[in-house]
Amino acid sequence: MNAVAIVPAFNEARSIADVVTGLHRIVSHVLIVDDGSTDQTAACARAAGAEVLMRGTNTGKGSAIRAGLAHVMTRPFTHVLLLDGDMQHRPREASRLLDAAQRTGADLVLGERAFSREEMPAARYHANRIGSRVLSWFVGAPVQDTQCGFRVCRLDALRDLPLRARGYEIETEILVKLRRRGARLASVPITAVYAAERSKLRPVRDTTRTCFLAVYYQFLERI
Ligand SMILES: Nc1nc2c(ncn2[C@@H]2O[C@H](COP(=O)(O)OP(=O)(O)O)[C@@H](O)[C@H]2O)c(=O)[nH]1
Ligand SMILES: [Mg+2]
Repeated sequence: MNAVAIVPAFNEARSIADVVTGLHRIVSHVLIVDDGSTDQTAACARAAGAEVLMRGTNTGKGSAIRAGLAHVMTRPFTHVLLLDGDMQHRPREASRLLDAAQRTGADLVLGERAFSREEMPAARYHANRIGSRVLSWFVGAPVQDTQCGFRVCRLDALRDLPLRARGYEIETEILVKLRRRGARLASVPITAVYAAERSKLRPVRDTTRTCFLAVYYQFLERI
């Protein structure tokens, strides 16, 4: 197993070095995808030892992840680890996901947050619960947390998969399309930290968008 970590990061200078340092204890290569941050994200990531893929204009989390995937696809990695750059995911928990990928041979290992009404902002809580129920039905597998950005995927499973998401719908797109190709799933509990959240996600707008796109990815798009 040879995993590369890909982290989309937009103005995450405060946290990116901790993410990179934490990941280097677990994987040998970390790729940060920065598309137009106006802070020191790229410099901090490089100083911490990451490779940084810079893109001129800001086009969203999905575009950044797709660019990162294209960038590593020809290298000899077997798995890609995806996580956020704002320390909402704990880098040390990446080993749980990688262990599960190795143990189960799954194509996609999903991080699963414990949805707790106390710890998660209300809009987030409901959007995640409803979204996960509907998507589980779509993909024909009981997935508790379909939106979590902390995951491990077999690189071969992504190789010819056409992805087009620009924003936060990328998690849904990967799940739906991999399942359409018969991917085997596994899941692992992870911690999601919501302290001092500065999310760029707009709950109503982005969740509605993701729902419509899920229908498109599942039923309308030819893949
Ligand atoms: N490169 C890049 N990363 C992004 C963009 N939007 C969000 N991200 C990153 O994606 C991760 C999750 O974003 P965040 O706004 O915290 O979403 P949330 O935690 O799901 O509410 C963070 O590492 C962000 O920096 C973007 O437009 N470009
Ligand atoms: Mg966040």
